[in-house]
Amino acid sequence: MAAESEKAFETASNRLNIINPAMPELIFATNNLHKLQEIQQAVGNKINILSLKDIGCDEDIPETSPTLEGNASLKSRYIYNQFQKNCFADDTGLEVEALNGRPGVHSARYAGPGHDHQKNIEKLLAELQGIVNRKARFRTVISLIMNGTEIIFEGIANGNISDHKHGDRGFGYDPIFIPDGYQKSFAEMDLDEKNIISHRGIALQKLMNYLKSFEQ
Ligand code: ITT
Repeated sequence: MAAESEKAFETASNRLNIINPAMPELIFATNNLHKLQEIQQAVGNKINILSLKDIGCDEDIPETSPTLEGNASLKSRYIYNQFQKNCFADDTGLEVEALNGRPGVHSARYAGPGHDHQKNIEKLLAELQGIVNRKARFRTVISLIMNGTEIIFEGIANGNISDHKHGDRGFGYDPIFIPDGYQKSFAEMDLDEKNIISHRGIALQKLMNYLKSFEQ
C-alpha cells in the first residue's frame, strides 16, 4: 500500500511527457507516485503511461496474495476487468537473506499498523543489528495484460543492507540498500541511474522488449 503522501495524484495531461497518439498506451495500476515517476522516466516517449487517476480510478486494490506474483496479478486483472484496457502492475519485495527472505511480500506493511517508510527501515535495521550477513535483494514482478492475455516479467537487484540511511532520493528502503558493485545507496542515485540496475528497471526492460514484438 502506498502512503497517503505518495498517492499518484498526477494525470497524463499535467505531466511533462505529452501524450503522443502514435504511441501504444498502457495503464500502470499503482497508487505509488514514486513508482509512476520511475516508470515514466524509464519508458521515455516510447509508451504513453496512464495512471489510475488518468482513468478515473481511485481504488486501493487489495493485495491479499501471499506472493509477489499473485499481488501483481490481482492488481492488473482488477484494472483489466473494470476498464478492458491494456495494463500492467508490479509488486515488489525486499528479501533479506539473514531473515529468510523477509520482509518480502510484506515489505510495505513490515512495521505493522501505522507503518511508513521510516518505521519500516527502523524495524529492519533493528532486526539486523549485530548480524554480519547483510545480503538482500529487491525482487519486482510485473503482470502485463495485453488484449486479455497475461504475461509475467521479473527483475532482481542484488545488494547489501547498510547499517544506517544514506541519501534522500527514491522511496521505501532505498536509503539502506547498496546495490552490488556500488558504494552508494539507491537513495543516492538519480532516477536514470537507479532504473538501469534496479529490480523494477530490469523487469520493465523485459516488458518493453516484449512490446517490441508487437511493432510492425
Ligand atoms: P502499489 O500501489 O503499486 O501497490 P506499493 O507502495 O504498495 O504501491 P509494493 O507493494 O510493490 O508498492 O511495494 C512494497 C513496498 O516495498 C513499498 O511500500 C516500499 O516500501 C518497498 N519498495 C518497493 N519498490 C521499492 C524500490 O524501488 N525501492 C525501495 N523500496 C521499494
